[in-house]
Amino acid sequence: MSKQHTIRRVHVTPIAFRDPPLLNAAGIHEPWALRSIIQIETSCARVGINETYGDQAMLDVLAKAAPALEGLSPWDLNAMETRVRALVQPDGHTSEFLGEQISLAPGTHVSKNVAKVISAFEVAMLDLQGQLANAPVVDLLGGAARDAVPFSAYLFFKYAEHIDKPYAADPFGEGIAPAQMVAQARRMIEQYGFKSIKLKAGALPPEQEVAALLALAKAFPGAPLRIDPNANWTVATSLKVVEQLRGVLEYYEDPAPGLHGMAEVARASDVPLATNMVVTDYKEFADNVRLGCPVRIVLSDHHYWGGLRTTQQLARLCQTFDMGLSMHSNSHLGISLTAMTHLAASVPHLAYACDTHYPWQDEEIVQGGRLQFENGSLRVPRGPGLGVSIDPQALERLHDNWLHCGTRNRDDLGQMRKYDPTFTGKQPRY
Ligand code: GKR
Ligand code: MG
Repeated sequence: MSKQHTIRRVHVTPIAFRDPPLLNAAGIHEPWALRSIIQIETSCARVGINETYGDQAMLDVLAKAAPALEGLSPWDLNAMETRVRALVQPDGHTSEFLGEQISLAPGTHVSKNVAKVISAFEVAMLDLQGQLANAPVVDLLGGAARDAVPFSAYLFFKYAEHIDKPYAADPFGEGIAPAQMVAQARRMIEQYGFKSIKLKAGALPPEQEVAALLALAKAFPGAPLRIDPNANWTVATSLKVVEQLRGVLEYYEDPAPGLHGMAEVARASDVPLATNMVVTDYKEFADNVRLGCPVRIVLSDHHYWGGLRTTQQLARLCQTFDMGLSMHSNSHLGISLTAMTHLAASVPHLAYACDTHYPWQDEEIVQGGRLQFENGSLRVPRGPGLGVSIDPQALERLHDNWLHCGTRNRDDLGQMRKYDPTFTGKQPRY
C-alpha cells in the first residue's frame, strides 16, 4: 500500500525541561532534565515522532546512526535494526546499572546504545506506519488488551527548592517527614486519581523511609504500595526493612545490589522482588532464570530494552517463567508516556500499575498540552500512529531551554555535592 514511501531525513532535537529537586540513591535531580525528540521525515512529507534520552552520549550515537535510515521504508524495522547494529557498538559490557556509585541514568549507559537507538527509531517508524495504515500503534502491536493503562503515584523525598533557585519552586513543597509524604501523595492522587503508590527510597536513613511508608499505608488503606531504594541497602538492611513493612508491600523494588544480593533477599523473605536494575536485557533475564527467578517482576522500559516489540517479547518470556511485568520510568514528557501507553495496552500480561515521573513535570511537547489521566489511567489514543503530534512552539521553547541550561549529562551525584560536598554516592549506603 505504502511501500513506495521512504525515509528522507531524521532530525534529533535535544530539549530540557524543569525537574524538581527529587532525592534518590545517587543524589538529587538537577534543575533541568534532558530528553531528545526524534522526527523521521518521509518522501511523502509525513513525520513520525518519538522521545528518548537526551544526554550527550545519546545525542552522539543518534547522530551517528541517523543517516543510516535514509532511503528505508518506514515498514522495514528489521533493516533499520541491521543498519543500526552495524553502525553502533555497545562499546562496553552489559551493565547491571551498578558500580562503585549508583548511576540512575540509563541515558548515559553506553552498554545500552544499540537497544536505545533501535528503540528511538522503532517508535517513530511505528508512528509513521500507523499514519500510513490509518491505525493506532496499539493496533500494529496486536490490538488493545485494555482501553486505558493504569499508572502509579510515584513519590519522592524532596527539598522544597533547588539550591541554585533557577526558577520558582514547584507546588509540592518539601517532602521529608512522613506527614509531608502523605500530603504529597494526597496532592498527586487528587490530581491524577492514581490507585497504587510507589515511594522512591534509598535517600534518607531507612528508619525515616519506613516511617513514611507506614504513614502512607495508614493514610491510604488498601492502596498497593511499593518501595524502591535503588539497591542502596545491604542485604541485612533490606531484610530488616521488609520485616518492618510486613503485610504492607505489593512488591519490593531493587532493595539490595546485584542479582546475587537480590537472590539473598528473596531467599529470606516472601515479598515478590521487582527490578529495573538487575534484569535490564535478555542476558540478565537468563541469569535470573538460572538462579531460580529471585526477581519475580521485571519493570521494563522500552527506551532501553530495544523498543515496543522487544518489550512485547519480554512480556511473553515473563509469562513463560511465571514472572510479572510492569514499567519503569525516568523523567519524561508526553511522547514517551504515549508510547508507554500503547505498549502497555497491547500487553495482556501486565498486572501492575506502571511507573511514571510525569506528575513531576510541568512542561509538555505535544499539541494540546499536558495529557489527562482519568482515575489514575491514561486512555489509549485511537488516532493514527501514536495519536499525538509535536507542538512546534513548545519544541522551540524546550530546545531553547537546552541551549541555555548548561546541563549536558544527568549528574545527580554532582548536584548533591552542591548541598553536601562530602557526599560520595557510594552504595550500598545503608
Ligand atoms: O529519577 O530519581 C529518579 C529515579 O530513581 C530513576 O532514576 C530510576 O531509574 O525511577 C527509576 C527507578 O525506578 O529505579
Ligand atoms: Mg526502580
